[in-house]
Amino acid sequence: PILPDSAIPTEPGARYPPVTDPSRWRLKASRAGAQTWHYLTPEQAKEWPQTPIDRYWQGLYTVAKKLPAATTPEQAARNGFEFYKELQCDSGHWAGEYGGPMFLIPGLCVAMYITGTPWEPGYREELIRYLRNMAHAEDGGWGIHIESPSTVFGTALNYTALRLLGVPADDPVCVKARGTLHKLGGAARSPAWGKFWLSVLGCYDYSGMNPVPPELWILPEVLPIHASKLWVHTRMVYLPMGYFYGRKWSAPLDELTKSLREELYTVPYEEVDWAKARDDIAPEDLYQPHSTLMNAANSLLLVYESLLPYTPLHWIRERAVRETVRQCRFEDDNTGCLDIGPVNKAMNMLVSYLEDGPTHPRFRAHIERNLDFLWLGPKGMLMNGTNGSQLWDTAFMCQAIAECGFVQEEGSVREHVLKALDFLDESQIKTNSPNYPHDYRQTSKGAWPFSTREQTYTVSDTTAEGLKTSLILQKRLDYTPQLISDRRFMDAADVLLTMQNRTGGFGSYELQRAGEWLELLNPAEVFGKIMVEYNYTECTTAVMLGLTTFRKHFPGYRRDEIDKTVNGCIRFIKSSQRPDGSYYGCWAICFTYAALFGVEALASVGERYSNSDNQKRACDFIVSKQNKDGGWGEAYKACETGVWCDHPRGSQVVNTAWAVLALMAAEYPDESVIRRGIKLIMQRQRANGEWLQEGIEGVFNRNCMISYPNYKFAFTIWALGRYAKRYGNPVIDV
Ligand code: LAN
Repeated sequence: PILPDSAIPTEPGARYPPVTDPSRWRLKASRAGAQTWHYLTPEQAKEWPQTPIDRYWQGLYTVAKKLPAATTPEQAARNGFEFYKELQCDSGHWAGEYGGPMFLIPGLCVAMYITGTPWEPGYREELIRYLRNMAHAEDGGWGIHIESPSTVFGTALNYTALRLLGVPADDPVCVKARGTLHKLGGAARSPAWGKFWLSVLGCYDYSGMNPVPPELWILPEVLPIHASKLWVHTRMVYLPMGYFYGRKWSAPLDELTKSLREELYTVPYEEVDWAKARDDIAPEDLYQPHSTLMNAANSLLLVYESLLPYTPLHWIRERAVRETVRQCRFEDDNTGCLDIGPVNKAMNMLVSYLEDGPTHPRFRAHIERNLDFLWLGPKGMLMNGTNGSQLWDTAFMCQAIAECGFVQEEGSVREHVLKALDFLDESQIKTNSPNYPHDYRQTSKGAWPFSTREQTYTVSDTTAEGLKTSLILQKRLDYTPQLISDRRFMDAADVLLTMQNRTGGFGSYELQRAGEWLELLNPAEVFGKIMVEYNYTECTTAVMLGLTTFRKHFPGYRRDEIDKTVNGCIRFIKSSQRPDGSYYGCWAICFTYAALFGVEALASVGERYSNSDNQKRACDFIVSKQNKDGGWGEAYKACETGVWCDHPRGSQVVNTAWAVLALMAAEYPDESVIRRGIKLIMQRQRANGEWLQEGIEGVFNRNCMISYPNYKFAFTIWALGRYAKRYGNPVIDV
């Protein structure tokens, strides 16, 4: 029995209700896990019935069954999974929104506009609705991410996006946003990436941009500033940016872009002081100011730019631009035009349009794969931070129900396990990229990606989670088929063994390829720690646990190397713990997340609260942050500042789950502390088994938050299951 729509409120805060018919939207998940939304005609809608998945993610009524009242943690975990299992796609993965950043839609809108590409039915309308809903009620602007106060970056770009989508300048949403934009100083004070998109559109002058030299791609490869040495995301964004900057290419002006030139600035366009604007960033936006070295480099590069037209240097420029085109094509062809992320995807789509032409299969593929990034949420259509978090969410959910013990039980849970294993099998990347190594990529044979196999990028910890989860489901259950060969498990271990840095730690996608001093040349202003790979506590732990799980099943395989690698991980993890016992989280908010990883790593080698100073300090830090209601709540500010910061809305189920999971892993002696956290998680659960969305969960590059809506299921269920197993599943009075 499913509850009627009216019985469960829709997501709060959607000021603007759907402008299309919610009953006609469908989420399609391909075998490989590609997620695309389709707006059907009424006739098509009859043939393709709507599922709970389509409805849930739009914020409509939720799959709801009559469930036994959850008086014990185990029953609460069971109810949670009863709810959540209905959201598993036929492909075997759990789909989900992956929004948060507010600078993605504008890039795509610029690319669509310049190339004259029409939107799929319903998309334009729902994109406009999303931007309307996300404009802050107070000032009408947008920030760098959904919870951030208004910035020039967010406001200039999303304003432009609305205009390109067809909203007139005198629409109230535009009027209000423009007022805020002007108050913040206008688009001239935008950080570099905003200046870039506006330059391409023809609404900003390239002389107001700091140089983005494509020559970085043709320097001698031994130099630490050769582009291949950069963190892969930074590299892949500065690649097409270098192409456009190298050419100073702008779209031909039309009525709309002429008008935008006048709307975006506080003075008439001809009077904007471009030279001043280059380094003028609104204080609301500025996270990472330029270093002196960066400013000096910019001055030198500007001299170089000024010489280009008059000297044979322009041959070098031409060669460099050709190389960026070659590398963009590698990236497109390696990934079937999904590219590593939505930022470079929109840029590469434009490069392909200009270099291949509008009818070229590569450009057509770009248009088709735009859909993989667009997600219909309760507030409208948004753009995901990657083509999804398919593998990642599925791996955590499976590990959670494994620890609960549900996976061993007879009954319907088995179908879900079998489907998930199927997806894990499908998702492993079976080859290196076709352009390896000319594309400077890490090997990928054997890796598991963050999203889907088609995206093709190796990530250290997603490989580890994929490996660990596959081993648990395939090798420890008697009813699952042997889908993944031993050789393929070994391939996964092989990739991981190529990724350890000298510190013992692991980065995200690759080895650290140049020194951390390169951060002095971070030109982005709004992001921190983006120039090279760093060592991350989270990634290092995941790899360590992936390898130790592997070692149990393949004790003879590359044993010495694995042992050495694991020891290096422990060394790094201990070195990453701060004197106050905390671990800083780089990929989710913040100290509760990283504590879970740090503590689990040391627990796996027998370190407990009772016998380890590291574990004791880690637990004491976490316990000192517990709220009166028994939960934990961390604000995203913690990621920006590196200092613990309480969530303005109090305890959050996800932070609470991480905290109690960590405490249990370390065998924290005072059970009552943990029980109070468990109780909060149970109190927040609704009768149908679900938890509602709370604050944003994830982060990248210190300053941009990103949503992991599935965490409120995976980690809550996991925490409840661990508690039930460890403490005999007592009745908890909620
Ligand atoms: C992600 C998402 C997943 C994340 C984890 C696996 C959780 C992490 O442990 C390792 C790093 C990784 C893979 C990661 C790196 C940076 C990403 C790709 C993102 C946070 C998602 C979006 C972000 C990307 C950089 C966003 C686009 C913006 C740019 C600055 C280019």
